[in-house]
Amino acid sequence: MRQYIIAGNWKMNKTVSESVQLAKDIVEAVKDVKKTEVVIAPTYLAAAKVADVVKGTNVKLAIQDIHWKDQGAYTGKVSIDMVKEIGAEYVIIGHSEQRQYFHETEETVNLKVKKTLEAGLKPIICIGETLEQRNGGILKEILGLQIKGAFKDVSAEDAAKCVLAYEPVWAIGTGVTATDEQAQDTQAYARSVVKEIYGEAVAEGMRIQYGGSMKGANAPGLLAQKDIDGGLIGGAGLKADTFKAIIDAAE
Ligand code: 3PY
Repeated sequence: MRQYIIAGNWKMNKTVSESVQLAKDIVEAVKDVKKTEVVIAPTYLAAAKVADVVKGTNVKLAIQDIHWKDQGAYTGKVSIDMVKEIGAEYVIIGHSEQRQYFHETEETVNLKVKKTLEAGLKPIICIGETLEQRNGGILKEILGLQIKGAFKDVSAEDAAKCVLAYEPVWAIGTGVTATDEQAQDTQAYARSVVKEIYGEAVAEGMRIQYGGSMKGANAPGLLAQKDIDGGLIGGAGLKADTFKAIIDAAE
């Protein structure tokens, strides 16, 4: 049985004080949650303060991205050691917004995945197709390239520590959600690619989140699907009650 993982990706939202308040509200809202793994990903600026809020609670910290180099002249970036020191457990890698606006490629995703694993943290690797790719009939090809690219030279033992997040680009921040069936079919395909690379045990153990306008209303249908093991949540993760509604569907 795979444990559900619900992660709030706060993106570029909330000031530091707002982030601390939201983290406090979420900690309070989920204090009785037992079965679901709850994760929040604030901005870099707020991360250290949010880490203090979630310490010793059942809420875990994720960082929205890292650089794969250990240190140096990389203005605007943070290293895995910085992230590790504040107690983050997960790193979101390859989000479509990174791919779309900040030149993320299969190669940089792979470098970040390997650096994260090397440091003992766990990658949440985002994959997903654009509407043009889906309509053009190359969905499987794109997902195959993304998954194989992310896991290049990653051992089965390390791959087993990763989470995949399937986020159809056309459903991110648009209010449009993939239907339960579309999400299930695509995630089953993603799992089959993992199986092709690593075999049955790793594929069956790997958690695959759905992301893209998941909210309390559509979470029960999505989470009931066999190959959907949680959610990477955008807008609904920015308020404790809407985030909790999704967690309730997982519990
Ligand atoms: C969304 O649901 O908008 C996301 O991109 C979550 O990462």
